Amino acid sequence: MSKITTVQQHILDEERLHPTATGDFTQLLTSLIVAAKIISREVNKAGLVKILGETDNVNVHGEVVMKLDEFAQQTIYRAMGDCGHLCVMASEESENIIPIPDGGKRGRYVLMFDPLDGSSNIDVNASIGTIFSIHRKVTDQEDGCEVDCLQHGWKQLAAGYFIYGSSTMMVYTTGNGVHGFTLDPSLGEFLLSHERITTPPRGRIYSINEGNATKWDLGTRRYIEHVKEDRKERGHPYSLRYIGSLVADFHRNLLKGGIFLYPGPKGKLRLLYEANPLAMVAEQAGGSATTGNMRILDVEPTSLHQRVPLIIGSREDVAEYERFYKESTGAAAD
Ligand code: P6P
Repeated sequence: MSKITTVQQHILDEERLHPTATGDFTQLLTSLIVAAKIISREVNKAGLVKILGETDNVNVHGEVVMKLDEFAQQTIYRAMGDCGHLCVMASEESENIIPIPDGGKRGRYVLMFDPLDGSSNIDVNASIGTIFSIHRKVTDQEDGCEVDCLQHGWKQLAAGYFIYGSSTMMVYTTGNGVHGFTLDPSLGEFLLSHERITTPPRGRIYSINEGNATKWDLGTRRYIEHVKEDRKERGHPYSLRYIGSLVADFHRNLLKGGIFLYPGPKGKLRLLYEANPLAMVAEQAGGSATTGNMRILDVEPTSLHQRVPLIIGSREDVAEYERFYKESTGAAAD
């Protein structure tokens, strides 16, 4: 019978690995977990309280904002704004940085988040998620600024996501492996269910929106043709699994092995709120994440809503994609 470990206990155990830790980071994560429990409760009853349906609001990307998006955004803001450990926040749903409320205690950390990724799936009851990324403040003044948000992904202190599906899970890393916790609604506790997650070096699943095939670059086209071939050394072709909810597609591939692709040229997914946090999780689980040209965590952030191509998952699959991409890009450039 495995031991029962709550996420709070796990975070405290992680804190003990850092002798200089003050407990601030632990309290920050604890506040975020409270927000996720509240969001989970609303997501799980969304179909019942008519919270569904589109608002007349549109976010910075021209996408219709579902009411649960707003609820998730506000819940995180209310839970985190007064936690006393942040100097600034930034959200996929907010055009500019989110200052800490006037009079609130400022801290040393930066929180960036996608409050409810995959929200277009809310109405059809597919899994959706909250993605988070935590950096340390790098500027001198008490109030954080955009510079504190525009840091390379390799500098993240912690990253992870909450997935609201058949059960609600939290998956996170502080740089010491990836750990998964499943919410027991009767207790209101996240219990350790997936200790030290490692993703298989190669999978049999590829996740891509085939509807965009005519827009793919040559390397992506060649790679997708390759994984569909019935190659003797590999056995039967890969299977296509695509939910259209990044957290759900990423989480399945993390556990089972596989590759998720949202290729360029510009890409759709955001560097700060989606690519960087999931790339940290992927690498900590033994996987990898690339734009095709370079490691996601090395991409230079230049704006809050910068988009990047994202190819992420099992390291051998991602490496194989990079070979196809670079060969074809080289060929195309000749
Ligand atoms: P497409 C959801 O809107 C999202 O941001 C991600 O969760 C998902 O992976 C992607 O967009 C799906 O995009 O263009 O395939 O519908």
